[in-house]
Amino acid sequence: MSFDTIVFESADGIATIRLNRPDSLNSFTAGMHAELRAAMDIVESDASVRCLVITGTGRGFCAGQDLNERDPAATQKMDLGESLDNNYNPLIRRFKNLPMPVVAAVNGVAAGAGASLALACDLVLAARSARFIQAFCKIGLIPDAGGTWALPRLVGHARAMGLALLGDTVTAEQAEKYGMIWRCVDDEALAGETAALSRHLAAAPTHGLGLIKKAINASLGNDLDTQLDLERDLQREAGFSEDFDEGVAAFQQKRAAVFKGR
Ligand code: T3D
Repeated sequence: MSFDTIVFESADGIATIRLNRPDSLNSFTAGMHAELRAAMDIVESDASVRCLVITGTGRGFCAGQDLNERDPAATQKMDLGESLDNNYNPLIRRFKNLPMPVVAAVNGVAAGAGASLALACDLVLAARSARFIQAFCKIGLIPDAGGTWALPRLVGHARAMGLALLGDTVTAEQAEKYGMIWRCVDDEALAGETAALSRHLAAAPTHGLGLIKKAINASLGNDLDTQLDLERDLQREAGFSEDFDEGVAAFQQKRAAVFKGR
């Protein structure tokens, strides 16, 4: 399937979405949201996909909402709540609920909802020259696309508040130190590191990884008792998977496991 604002590829169990509006740092338009919905439909319906990668073309990852789609002089003000309901919130929910790992390869600046999109991914690799900016406060908005949920959980209340209120630039190195992202890598290593990571994930026990994702995400809102019950339920499910049998058999036979992802 061919798209105008994104590039979508799927091979060897890895689906890749590349935001592709480099002239405006891959900012989101209504058209891009529609294409992202279509790409996610493909990812969710293709059982061979075991890892999703999202990245950007050019020197940006994503600069958030395309502000040229907003008209400050309009007499009829736009309802931004509707924009979130229709576009951003479903996208973030789909990333979070996807039963496989989602990797963000942050190739350049991630601002506004672009930063939120990266932080909604399960593993974030960022090029050393990339930066993260909570740009919302500079235009009178609040961090959206899950930003106010992710930020304090990743970096703590004090840093989340500072970054959201001030919109300071966080370098990729700082982001790694803050625990905001998984790893910062040299610019020229980003593609190779992303390929190696996504290959590793696509060959792993996907069903189990999906359950891990569910458990870790749920833990953020659960007390210990609830989480212990959830672990029991998810472990029961994991224990019935083919990959669990294969993992144990491979261990006992002292060979590498070949997981099918189910
Ligand atoms: O509206 C709703 O639906 C609600 C949801 C909102 C979600 C949001 O994301 S709100 C936040 C929107 N994003 C921003 O406020 C960020 C705006 N961009 C910037 O602050 C800067 O561009 C960056 C800090 C990201 C990068 O700065 P820099 O100096 O590296 O690049 P630049 O020169 O500013 O940008 C390069 C080009 O991209 C430039 O175009 P030009 O002059 O070369 O033709 C610039 O206008 C364009 N661009 C960058 N960001 C956006 C954009 N065009 C449209 N929308 C953008 N968000």
